[in-house]
Amino acid sequence: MNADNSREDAPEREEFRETDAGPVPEGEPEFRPYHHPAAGWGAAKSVTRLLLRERELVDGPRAIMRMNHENKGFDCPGCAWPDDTKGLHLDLCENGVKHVTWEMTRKRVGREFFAAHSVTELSGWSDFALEDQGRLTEPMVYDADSDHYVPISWKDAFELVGRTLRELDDPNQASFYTSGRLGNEATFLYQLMARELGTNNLPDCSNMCHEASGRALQASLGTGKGTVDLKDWESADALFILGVNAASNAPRMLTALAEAYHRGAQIVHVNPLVEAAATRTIVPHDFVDMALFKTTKTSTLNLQVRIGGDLALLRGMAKAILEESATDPRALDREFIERHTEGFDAYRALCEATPWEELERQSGLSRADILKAARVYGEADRSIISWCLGLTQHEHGVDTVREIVNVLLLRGNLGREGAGPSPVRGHSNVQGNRTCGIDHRPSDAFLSRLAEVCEIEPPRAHGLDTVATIKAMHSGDVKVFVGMGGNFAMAAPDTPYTYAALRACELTVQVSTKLNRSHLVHGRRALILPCLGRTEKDHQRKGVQSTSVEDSMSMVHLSVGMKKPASPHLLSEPAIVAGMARAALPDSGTPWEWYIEDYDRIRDTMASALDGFEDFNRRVRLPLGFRIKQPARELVFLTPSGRAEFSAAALPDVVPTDGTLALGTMRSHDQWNTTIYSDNDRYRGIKNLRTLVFMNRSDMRERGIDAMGPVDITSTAKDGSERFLNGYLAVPYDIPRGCAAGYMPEMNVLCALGDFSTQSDQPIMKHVRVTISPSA
Ligand SMILES: Nc1nc2c(c(=O)[nH]1)N[C@H]1C(S)=C(S)[C@@H](COP(=O)(O)OP(=O)(O)OC[C@H]3O[C@@H](n4cnc5c(=O)[nH]c(N)nc54)[C@H](O)[C@@H]3O)O[C@H]1N2
Ligand SMILES: Nc1nc2c(c(=O)[nH]1)N[C@H]1C(S)=C(S)[C@@H](COP(=O)(O)OP(=O)(O)OC[C@H]3O[C@@H](n4cnc5c(=O)[nH]c(N)nc54)[C@H](O)[C@@H]3O)O[C@H]1N2
Ligand SMILES: [Mo]
Repeated sequence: MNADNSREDAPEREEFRETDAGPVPEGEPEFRPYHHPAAGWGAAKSVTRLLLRERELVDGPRAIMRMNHENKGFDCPGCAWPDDTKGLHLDLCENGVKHVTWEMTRKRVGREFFAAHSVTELSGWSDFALEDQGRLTEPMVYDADSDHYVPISWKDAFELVGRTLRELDDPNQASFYTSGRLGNEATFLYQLMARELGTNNLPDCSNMCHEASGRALQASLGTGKGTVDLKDWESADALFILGVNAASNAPRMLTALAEAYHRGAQIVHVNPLVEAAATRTIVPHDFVDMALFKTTKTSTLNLQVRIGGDLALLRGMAKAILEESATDPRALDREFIERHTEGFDAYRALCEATPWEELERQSGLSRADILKAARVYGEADRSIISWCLGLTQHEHGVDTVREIVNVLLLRGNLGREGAGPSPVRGHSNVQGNRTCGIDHRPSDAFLSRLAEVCEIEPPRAHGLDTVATIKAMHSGDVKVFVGMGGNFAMAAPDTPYTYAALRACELTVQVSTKLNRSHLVHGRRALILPCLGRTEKDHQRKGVQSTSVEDSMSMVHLSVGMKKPASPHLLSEPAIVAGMARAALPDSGTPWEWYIEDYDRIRDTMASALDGFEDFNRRVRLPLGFRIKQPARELVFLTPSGRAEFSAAALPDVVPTDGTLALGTMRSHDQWNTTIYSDNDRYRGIKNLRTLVFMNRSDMRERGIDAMGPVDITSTAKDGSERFLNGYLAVPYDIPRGCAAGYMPEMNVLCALGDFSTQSDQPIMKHVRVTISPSA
């Protein structure tokens, strides 16, 4: 570990903290199963409590009314679920409100705060306490002599970044991380800066999130994205929701599910846990329903698959459809298969050769249950299959998403209304980040066009992703880390290893809105660069600027902040990128300052450089923005064969052996990734507790573990190394045998850096091999 950043006489800084992301609990840990509908009054109460805490009762609600309006407000920074297209002006959710309020808090963390608290002292604070200090107000630099952050001017901060980058032996000694909040314009400039410097080291949060989806869809359909939009959701006969906790993480999906139920659509949830969205809801914006406590069912079938067992379930559905087709030719869309696909015969042979017993064992479901899902699918004219992290953060995430496409292709559920694959993205602009160039494996075509339009010579060699960046920082190969948003130290796997990697850097730069752990786990030199939030007015030379974002369904629209900035010293993200770029590239021909005066100019360049952005400035100002063209939607497949490709992957073995359990790490209801709002997880019945593990009762009994009793968790990595979390409380829960679940980011301690998927390079965060025993 790097000793340079700790003074000899300073108290030893804790290597990592493992039990205290959340606030000080307000009472005893509690588990009481939740029987109320999702959203509704529980949500309303929770919002009010939060507005009170952030002292935002006046401005908060006013701002919220401006959220997600047709190009007149700002885009909800909460999640990537699209805005309602029917001109519904109030489509919001509890967690979106929480998230906006979090950004708009009146609390501030200024220079006095940093003068009063050393970095070593702050390292002992919980993640909740750090963010709870409020918004950052001015640039700060780490002063090793005093172990405090001290103020620095923007000019000097940029010069420090620029000088350090210029002095590197090789531009690949720097890595530029993006968290999915960054707007498209800043994104474009950021990747341009990295490539002009000469590196494709552009890791992003997507490397931990939907990388598998992108790679699978690309291989199968020749596009990295889903093909459906909200209108399709509104006309599907069957919706399959796999591995999503929608009520917490994409709450606006509840509206779509309730509508689907009303029109008689089938809704199948596939999840080891019966999450709140798989029960019933009170539609959040329907005030009549709210007042009358009128609930709507949001599920017609729940299948509690084993962790990692989705591929087996999907293959079982395909097998059943193929068996059915022997007697009923309508079971398959043969014309579609013949005209548009490749590899059907091999896939059919594979399904036929896989015995039902194996599909049952691997999915954890009975044949009868698999057939139920197959029947829903076989009887629906139009099906959408939707998924999130429960499918992607696995060794075989790519194979599973490709299996989704296989199943869809069998019945021609592609390229027509109400049908297709629909990944639920995470961060509000994570999809736009990729579209606008954040990709460590850019295509040659993308680079050639960038070279031509921007007159630069981008490097052609692929760069480092998230896991590779951590390794390279650890070994000293990467010396500069820039974090464009996010909280890398907490979000990444293998917490102590990641800490050591960041601390080995020459310089770490964090562009942030709030104080977080990544500011305290830093390189020899470190900068905190505070930026405007999405809710805030961005004044530049040519007036107030807007930025664009792309949602889960490829709709691009403008987002305009309306609040006074949290401090007069904040800069916008595009301006921060331009400042760093100018300092690092003094001879650059790119007009960095000119771009910042008017973001229309950035958009004009993007229109020439990016596929699908033609006439960007005009189209983005249309009332609902525009949809990036989706070739697969038009049945144009940019694959080697020019057709949609069936895959034929071997069935993975996901059944835990030797008394181990498969542990999935996930979010609570009251958290946004590494941001923790409270220690409660309302829909799962949890109060005042985050250091827990959900277990099946029989698994607990077998191990002599009491309900809410303390347990020690040991994970075993692929390389045999072990990691520990001790003193967690075991919650007896309705979860299949052999499975366990608990919260990120605390459980990142258990995820070995080397345990990433060989298909997607994604850290395996949903299938951690653990043993659990009563605490010693
Ligand atoms: N309020 C709020 N909204 C968010 C976020 C947030 O933290 N808070 N995060 C955002 C981000 S970046 C993302 S990527 C998304 C994440 O959205 P989700 O994917 O919903 O996130 P997780 O909390 O990881 O939940 C994973 C779900 O998959 C299930 N699961 C686990 N293993 C398996 C499996 O093997 N098979 C199946 N079928 N299911 C499984 C879990 O029980 C859980 O319901 O949400 C986004 N929206
Ligand atoms: N074990 C485990 N680990 C996981 C996951 C898991 O399921 N299990 N999920 C993974 C996933 S899906 C993701 S996406 C990553 C998330 O990884 P990140 O995106 O890196 O983390 P976040 O918690 O979303 O980042 C929160 C920070 O972003 C900053 N921020 C907020 N708004 C803005 C803004 O407008 N501009 C800027 N510049 N900064 C802002 C704030 O300072 C805040 O502290 O975590 C991954 N880690
Ligand atoms: Mo994510």
